[in-house]
Amino acid sequence: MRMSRGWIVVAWPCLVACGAVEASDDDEDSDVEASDDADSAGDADAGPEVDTATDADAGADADLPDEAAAEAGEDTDPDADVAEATTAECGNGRVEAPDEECDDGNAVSGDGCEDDCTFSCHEAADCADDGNQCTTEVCAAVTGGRACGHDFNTLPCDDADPCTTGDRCAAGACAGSLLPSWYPDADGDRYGDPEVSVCAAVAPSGYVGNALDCCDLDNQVRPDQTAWFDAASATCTAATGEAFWDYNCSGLVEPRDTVCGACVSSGTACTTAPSGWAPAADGTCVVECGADASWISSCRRDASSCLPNVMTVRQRCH
Ligand SMILES: [Ca+2]
Ligand SMILES: [Ca+2]
Ligand SMILES: [Ca+2]
Ligand SMILES: [Ca+2]
Repeated sequence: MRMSRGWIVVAWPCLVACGAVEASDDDEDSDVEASDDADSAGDADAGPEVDTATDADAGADADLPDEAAAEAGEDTDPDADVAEATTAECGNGRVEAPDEECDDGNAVSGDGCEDDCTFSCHEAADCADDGNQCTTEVCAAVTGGRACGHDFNTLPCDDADPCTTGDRCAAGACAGSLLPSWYPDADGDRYGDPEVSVCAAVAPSGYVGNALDCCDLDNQVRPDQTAWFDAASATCTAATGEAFWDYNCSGLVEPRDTVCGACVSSGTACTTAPSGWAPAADGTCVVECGADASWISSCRRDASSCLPNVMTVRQRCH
């Protein structure tokens, strides 16, 4: 259409203005020219061609406004398209750029696509710290958008336990290797005080690796003690506040001698069976630790009976 329109613009001035000029400027030749024009006009081919061309042009001209309008209409259409784009509907499940980064078809936020059709996050810095040193915040691609996540990491950490070392994150938790515990050995008997402990890779000076001393104030009081004692410890005190006799840390006060002594007469024989504590009036013969009591060490026969030889012995314990 642009080609025909250009041709028309040239043709109209020629048909009208050129004829008028020739008629007015040259009177003598006007007939000839008129006849020429008439001839030309009389030319069945030329006339209709001109008219046809003119009609066609006129038609084309008539069409011009329509085309212009159509073109204008075409120009209007893109505007209409833009108008459609700017009225994107968030929540319809279709991502309508440029106004929407995403559209997951719901009005739920935090699931990767917010209720305003923007990503729930764009970078890790957008994600709130969950307070766990063993997770790393990430902004990751998810179905329908991008959402914050907390990925487990394997970074060094602090489990707040002074008795662990080499703390490191695993599966979202911080854990370290347990350091050995050490116990003070104040009395130097190689057994430590369970009431006090420290943790360290290597034993501090004066500390041992066991907690078996039941009294760290007396080196005679220790688990491997086999000796018996006729006096309570001068420095240790039992939990009950009583005298301390448990020299072997067994948890019990064990008297060394618990046997009742006796003398047995048989015919003319007088036998010691066995040596032991002389029974008390009530028949008992267990003596308290550190107490002195009669001890039948042997028996003798006099004229009519079998009699004990008695000595005073102090009960020993541990
Ligand atoms: Ca959503
Ligand atoms: Ca000790
Ligand atoms: Ca001790
Ligand atoms: Ca004991």
